[in-house]
Amino acid sequence: KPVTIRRALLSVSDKTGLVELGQALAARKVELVSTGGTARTLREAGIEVKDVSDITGFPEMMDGRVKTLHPMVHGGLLSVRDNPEHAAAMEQHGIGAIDLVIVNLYPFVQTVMSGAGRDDVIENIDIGGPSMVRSAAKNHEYVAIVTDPADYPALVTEMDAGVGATGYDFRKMLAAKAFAATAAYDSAISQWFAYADQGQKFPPRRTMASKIAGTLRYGENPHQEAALYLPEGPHVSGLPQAMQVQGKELSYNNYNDANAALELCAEFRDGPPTVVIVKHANPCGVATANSLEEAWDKALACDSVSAFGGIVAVNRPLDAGTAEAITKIFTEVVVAPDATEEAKAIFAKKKNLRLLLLSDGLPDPRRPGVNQVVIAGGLLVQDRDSAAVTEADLKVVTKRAPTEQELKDCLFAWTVARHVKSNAIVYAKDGQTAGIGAGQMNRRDSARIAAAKAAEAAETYGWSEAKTVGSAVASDAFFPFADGLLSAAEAGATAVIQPGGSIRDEDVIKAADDAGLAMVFTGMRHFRH
Ligand code: 93A
Repeated sequence: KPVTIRRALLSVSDKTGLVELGQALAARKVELVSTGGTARTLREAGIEVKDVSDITGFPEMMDGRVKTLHPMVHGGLLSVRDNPEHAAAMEQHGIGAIDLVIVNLYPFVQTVMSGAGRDDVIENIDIGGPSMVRSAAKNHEYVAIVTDPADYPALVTEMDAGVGATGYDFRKMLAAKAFAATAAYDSAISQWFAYADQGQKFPPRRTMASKIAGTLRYGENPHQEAALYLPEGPHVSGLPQAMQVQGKELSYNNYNDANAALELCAEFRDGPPTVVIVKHANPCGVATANSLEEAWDKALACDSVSAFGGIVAVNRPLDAGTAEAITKIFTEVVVAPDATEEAKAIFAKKKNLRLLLLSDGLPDPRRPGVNQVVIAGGLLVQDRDSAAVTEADLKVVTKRAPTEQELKDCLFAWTVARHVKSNAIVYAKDGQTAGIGAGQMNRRDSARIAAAKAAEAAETYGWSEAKTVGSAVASDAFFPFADGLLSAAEAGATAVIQPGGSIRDEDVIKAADDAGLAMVFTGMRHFRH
């Protein structure tokens, strides 16, 4: 049976799309009733709305804990319209029917994920909201219940198709969604009691719940299915939030690689113009300079062979010159905070290149969070590696202290190294990576590969010597033996930054002194396996 919507109750924490919906309902002659904050938002937009307290005859009380828990509300939601006894009760108590309910709940999961304290979490357990959702969903024979702002347009379309009425199938679909929403909500609360409230640091996987953002064409390989999920919790600017200006759909590997580029570039979000080029989730060139275009040239020079088909992230709006330079080689993805119209026009000539603009800027590299890795038979969860050392934390361990320039190069190399797969060795000079050795099973090989790449670059560009000469070298974890360090010295590095903490530190420090190197210990390592 179609039910004409005459009166709607709106009570939402997430006010997305509320004003537009309120306007649409008012235009369709629906009487609106709302709780405090929702009514305020509607009124501020010039929409006429009644207060729930006027209907119940009670003010919202006890910090809002009791707002809608009243027979005037639940009678209007639960009454069976063509049951004479129900009709008589409504008549006797002056209860008006409610035909439409728009509710979304207190943000419980988001509150937990934000790290809020116990009291705050408890206060965000919604009682009145789920009660209304469940009353309306039970009585879907007569009442439409919308719990997801994404369904607002469909509601208006349904009403227009039914000349102001909703159809039974539509209401049944909404009721099923509503019970799924309250079930998930209560499940998150029970999990919080079972784990997080017991002093366990990590919330159960359920409360880290994510919602699916969409399926991807395939996974890392064409025979693997894949999807993208958005975690609940505080908003973080990332690739899923970016605006894709042009190019093919992002693939699984694009997301993974572009994320690596974005996370590394984010380290420089308050720094000078920076360009990061990533290949297979490892940087193959990183540079800072006075302009983006110059930084691009310097980043490309590190390993121009690997940069082919690479992923680029920058920390400044893209200008025409940089766009021109980037498009000279084949690039898969470019991520930037913004781009000028000229730059966009230049990228537009490369149809397949995916250009992503981050309207909220680069994410905070120091933000908290958790990472997850699925293993056979289990799931590994850990804090994000968001800690970082500053210059003040560094300990000079050699006879020679690094010069000011060496220290700058050390910190730059160190920042890059934490984003390179272990074992990571990064040579840097003048705000430019000179050579990057990634993912080797021993540190000496990484040092040698990085040096070999630097030598190759010197040959390609016709430089008289490799940029490793006079460079700083960073190692993501301690040198267990002197050999890796000696490889770096052979390549011309004059300064070293590494965590320290090996039982052979003495030997390594002695080797550094003998080679005239300046070495600092960070006391913190950044494995990236
Ligand atoms: O505190 S409650 O559990 N008690 C209630 O009676 C109640 N009625 C609505 N929470 C209640 N709500 C919730 O308030 C709704 O689920 C919604 O999330 C929120 C809207 O409040 P406001 O309109 O003041 O922003």
